[in-house]
Amino acid sequence: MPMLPRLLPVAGSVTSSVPAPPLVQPSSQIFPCQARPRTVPSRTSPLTPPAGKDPATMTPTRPATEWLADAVLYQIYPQSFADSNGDGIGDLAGIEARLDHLAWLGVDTVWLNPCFASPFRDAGYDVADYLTVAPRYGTDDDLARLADAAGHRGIRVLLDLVAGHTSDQHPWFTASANDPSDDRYIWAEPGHLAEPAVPPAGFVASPGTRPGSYLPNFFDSQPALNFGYARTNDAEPWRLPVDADGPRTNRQALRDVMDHWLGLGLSGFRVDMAASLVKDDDPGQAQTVALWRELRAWLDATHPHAALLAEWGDPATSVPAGFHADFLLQFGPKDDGLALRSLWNNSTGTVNEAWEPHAAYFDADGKGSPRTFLDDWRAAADAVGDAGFVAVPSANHDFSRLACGPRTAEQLPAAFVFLLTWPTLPAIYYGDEIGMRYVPGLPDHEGSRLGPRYNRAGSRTPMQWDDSPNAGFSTASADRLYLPLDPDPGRPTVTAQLADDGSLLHLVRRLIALRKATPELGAKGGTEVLHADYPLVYVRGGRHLVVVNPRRNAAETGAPVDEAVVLEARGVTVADGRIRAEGFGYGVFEL
Ligand SMILES: [Ca+2]
Repeated sequence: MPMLPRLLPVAGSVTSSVPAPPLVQPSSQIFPCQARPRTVPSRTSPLTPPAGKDPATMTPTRPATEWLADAVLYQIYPQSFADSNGDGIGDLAGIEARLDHLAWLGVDTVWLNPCFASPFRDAGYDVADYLTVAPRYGTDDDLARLADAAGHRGIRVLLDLVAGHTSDQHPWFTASANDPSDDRYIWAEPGHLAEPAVPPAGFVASPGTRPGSYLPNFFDSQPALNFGYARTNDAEPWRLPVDADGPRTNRQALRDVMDHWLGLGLSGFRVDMAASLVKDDDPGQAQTVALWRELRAWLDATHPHAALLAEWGDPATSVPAGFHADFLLQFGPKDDGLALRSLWNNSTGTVNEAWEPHAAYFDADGKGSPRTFLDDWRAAADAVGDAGFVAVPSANHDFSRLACGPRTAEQLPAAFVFLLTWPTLPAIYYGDEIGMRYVPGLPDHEGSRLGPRYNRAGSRTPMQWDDSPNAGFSTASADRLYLPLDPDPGRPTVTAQLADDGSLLHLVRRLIALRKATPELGAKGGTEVLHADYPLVYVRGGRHLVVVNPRRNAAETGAPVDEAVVLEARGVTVADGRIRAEGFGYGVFEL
């Protein structure tokens, strides 16, 4: 997905204190609808809002789907996780063969980046057919089988819904580029323009028989689906209202796509660029919000257990719009995603030239602060309330991994202790559980390079399973791999870390298990921050004390108790009313 969505307005945020929400009990291991009918779903799904109500103006009244409260997310980049047939590209059967790793780790919700038919100009975020798995990943049956096999291990599978644009190879676009009456995309006709030969800014010349130009969302090969404009303008006749035929058809298409895959046993969607659909929306994004509320009303009526996660970066807007959760991102309406970047981003790996240099809290030099994150999270959590969740990722396919640049393996445990004990939904990017490194210096691949220092390929390299050829990712020759492996001979692997109880992998597994067994440590437990510096100290649910010291130097502060029971710790002690943390130390204690 593109990192700099066009036409993204700025939304406000709210600040106030956070009340301790009620505790929730862990959900059952195996979820409902385990036995999934393998019937062919309807291509035309009903929109069934309650009688007399306009779904576009309804506030979602259902609480967030219950299972999500306890979820630990795991993002899989399908081309890089496991290659089952030796062609050098990961695939669905490869993921299925590795489900036991995920089950052992304890993650319960897997999000797959797009796995649909595509020319891969943007690594699959340029969909040519939403209802067909790309042959390089397998078949539609492989995807249904993966969902079944995952479900038997208590793991849900979410797909990626690229809602805002298609590939220029999608038949919808081909039809639109050859039919002047088709408004499923945004077309400026020559007759619209004072200078017919000059397309409006940002528009791209038509590749078809239709004269004029179309609006792309990001790369030129990604024409924006037409969900209408919040404001029309006689001087710009391509600004159709949101209830024009094209926008209505596209909204129905989103329901059809979701209905198709949910009917095959998938559990929900992460929605790409969810904020970008209605163009020139107001600062509160009222029309985009209305679109998603309509979709959520349909989802609640037809697939009430499904989850809808946003790539929006603004939970205060996206959750009231109907999403069950939203990710904090490396971009967004508030300070260009500074809340997430202030934790992890150390100005190596993927670097956006527009980002002001900012010391990350999890940097060894100890020049950062957790306050930016804490303030923004608090505002988001207040705005979201019980309606949904804020998700915090360890990394993602568009952003540097945790292990990036000067950040060493010994710094990673404290980051995971924070990630897995904070009251947000944790999202582990594949391979981060073993500390896979962002690999610098790779060539551009499938649109990975977005700027002079912004190459996403470094976060997309093959999963490192063992010390066999290609790290167990693939039996292909090394030159046929989707991307090169991390060339470091000391690169971490799953097998090596499995054999070492002191490894990051085992720590992550223990932390997930602790979170699952301890509702107070989850997304709904109360949180009291006692020290927002080095170390960061907080109490979850009045019962668990967490300490992380991400800097190289030791740090010390007062403790709320004279002593506490160690549940998981390295280099942190609680004694005599003091918390003493060695460099990179961490601790989870029971009070
Ligand atoms: Ca393959």
